Formats: sequence, C-alpha cells, structure tokens
Amino acid sequence: MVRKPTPQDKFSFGLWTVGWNAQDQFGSASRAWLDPVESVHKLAELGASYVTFHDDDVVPFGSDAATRDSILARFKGALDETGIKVEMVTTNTFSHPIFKDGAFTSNDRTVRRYGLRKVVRNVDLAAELGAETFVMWGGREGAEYDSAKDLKAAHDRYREGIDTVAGYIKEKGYGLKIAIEPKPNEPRGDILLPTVGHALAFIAQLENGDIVGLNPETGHEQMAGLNYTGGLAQALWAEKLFHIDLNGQKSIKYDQDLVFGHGDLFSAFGTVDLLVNGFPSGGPRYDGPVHFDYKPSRTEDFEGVWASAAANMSTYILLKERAQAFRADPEVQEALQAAGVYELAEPTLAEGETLADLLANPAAFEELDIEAVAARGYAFVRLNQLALEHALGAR
Ligand code: GLT
Ligand code: MN
Ligand code: MN
Repeated sequence: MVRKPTPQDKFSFGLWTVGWNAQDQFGSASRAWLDPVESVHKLAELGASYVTFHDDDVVPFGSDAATRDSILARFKGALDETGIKVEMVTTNTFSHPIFKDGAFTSNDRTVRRYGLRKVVRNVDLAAELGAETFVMWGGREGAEYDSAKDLKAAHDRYREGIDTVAGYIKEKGYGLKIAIEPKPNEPRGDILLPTVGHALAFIAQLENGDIVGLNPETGHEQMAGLNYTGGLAQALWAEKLFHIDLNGQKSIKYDQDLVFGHGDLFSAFGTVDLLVNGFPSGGPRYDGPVHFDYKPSRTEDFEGVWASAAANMSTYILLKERAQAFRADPEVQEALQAAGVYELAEPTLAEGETLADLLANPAAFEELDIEAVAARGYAFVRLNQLALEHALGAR
C-alpha cells in the first residue's frame, strides 16, 4: 500500500464487498464467502475504521432467534477486539425470491408486510450497534415491463414504507438517519428512484423526510451517464448527503463495482476534491465515513481481495493529497479567479436591490455592450489542465 490509512480517514467497507464469493450471472463462485469475523479483523489490520453490513451478511436469512443471538454475540466480540465500529446498517430486501418483485413496492401485499417487518427488525439492530445511518437500496423495487406496475401506486407504497420506518426511528428516539441509495437498473430492468435527482424529489414528498437523505454510489450515477460529483454536490446543497458509496465504473454498462479510481479516474479526482476541500465558496460539507462499496474482481484470490481493499484506501489518500495541492497552488487560485468561479457566489441582485431597480437600470440592459460581454473568454480549459496536472502529480 503506497499510503496507509489513519482513523482520521474514516474508511469504511461493506462486509458484502470483501466477503463476496464472486459468483456472477455467467459463472459460479470463484471464492468462498468470507466469515464476517475474519473480514472485521483483516480490515482493522489494513487500517479501516468501520464496517457496514446487511442483516443477512452476518446472520443467514431465516435463522432462528437463538442462532441469530449467538452469531451476533460472536460478531460483537470481533468488533470489541478490533475497535472497528459499525457506522451503517442496511437490509437485504433483494436476494431471497420472496423479494423478486420488490419489498416495499411488490404487487403482493403479503410481501410488503413481510419486508416492512424485516426492515424494522434491522433498524433495531442498527440502533443497538450504534450505527448512525440506515441505508435503503431498493434494488428490486422496479419492473421489467411498463404494464406490470402501477407506478402511481408504487410511489405511494414506497413513500408509505419509508415514512413508516422513519416514523418508527423517531418514535423510538434512535439516533439513526435513513439514506436512500439510487440506482437506475440492475437487477430490475428499471429501478424506482433511479438517480440522486429522482430520490431528492421523492424525499421532498415524505412526511418524515427530515431524517431521510441520500447514499449516492459512484457507479450508479455513472451507469445513468451522470456526473457523480454533480450528484454529490446537489445532495450537499440540499443538506441531504448522509452517506457515500465510492467505487469505480467505466461508462454506461452493467454495475462494475470496481476499486475507487479504477473507473473514471479524473472524475474520482473531482469527487475527492469536493469531499476534501468543499465548494470553492464554502457551504455544506460531507464529514461522514468514506465508505467503499466495490467488489473484488472474480479473477482475484484472497490475497487479491485484500490488495484491492487496500487499493481503495490508498487511492483515496493519493487523490486527497493531489486535491489539497490543487487548491493550495497560487496559480490555481489565480486561474479560479480568472475563470469567474468565485464570482458565481455573488448574488445576481445586489443587497437591497430589487427587480424593479434592475429593470430601471439601463447599464444592465439597454446600454450594455453585449458584444463586449459576450467576447469574454472563461479560460476553463486552462483551469482544467491545471487540475489534470495536479491529479497526475506533475505539479
Ligand atoms: C448491493 C448493491 C449496493 C448497495 C448495497 C446496499 S447491496 O450490493 O449493489 O450498491 O449499496 O444494500
Ligand atoms: Mn454498485
Ligand atoms: Mn452501493
């Protein structure tokens, strides 16, 4: 590992990431599922601070109460021994065939009621373990066929489900926030709440939306052809960036879940620049855990699994160093000024100025030398080249 993590880095991994058995659509497992206790120990050695998990990652689906208790006791033992904390918990409402048409939005009401019970039981576990975030990735909430789903009713049921869980969290006084994770497709042909923007609009319709925000994943936005950093920015602006799933994706295709930076590297630089340095004009910042949701490629053995876990952290630190150097460079500051980046933070109407004042101001319109203003060069390319040179470590 070129760079070693420290607790200040707040690195976090899902147990389903390193633990994955590498089974895919076309081939059987190329590794065994890892024991969560082993993953906790190994991640601690590598310098991570947190783990996250689905209920079923730790306690197999359908386990009876006694088995569940003994498995959880052993798992908590590993947390105590290593000092690793659980910052986020999520629910598996996608693997078992009962959820083949979704959980909160299944056409089958019995499934919806079962799904709600499974999620609420997991909320109790999340609170017990001291997690701060409860992620909801509705991977099966969707359809393959337009005729198969009443989309008005589906949104009603989705809202009912999330509002009910959020209401329960409040009623119990748990210190948990819900973070919805958007994804456009896979495993369903089309998934509800496909992007950050869709999810933000949905949250605005919730009764208990004050404790509901987002968990955007790099590859999921990029699968929709969108700019991940832009999605993070809007979520931050709306004060709804509750959690992040970092990974790598190369363009619009199946969900690759590559190591962070192994997809669109320059975009990853932009992401880290925003996370580490914030907006040029200040404003809301993300200071939560840096969570990696990647999959060690099917080609890798266990040595490769741990090398890939380390690679996520090392790459993040390298990009952090590069992003800090970028913003600290006087030439970059001058280029940001020249490009008008800081000018955008200035309100369009001056303090105390009304629209009537603007309408009555000929200098702003009638007498404006439009051609002269239009002739301005913004020098964005120079600024971007400076960013690229910093990203490459050439400055
Ligand atoms: C699943 C998915 C991830 C989600 C997880 C949370 S599960 O592996 O691919 O993007 O974050 O449920
Ligand atoms: Mn993914
Ligand atoms: Mn994810």
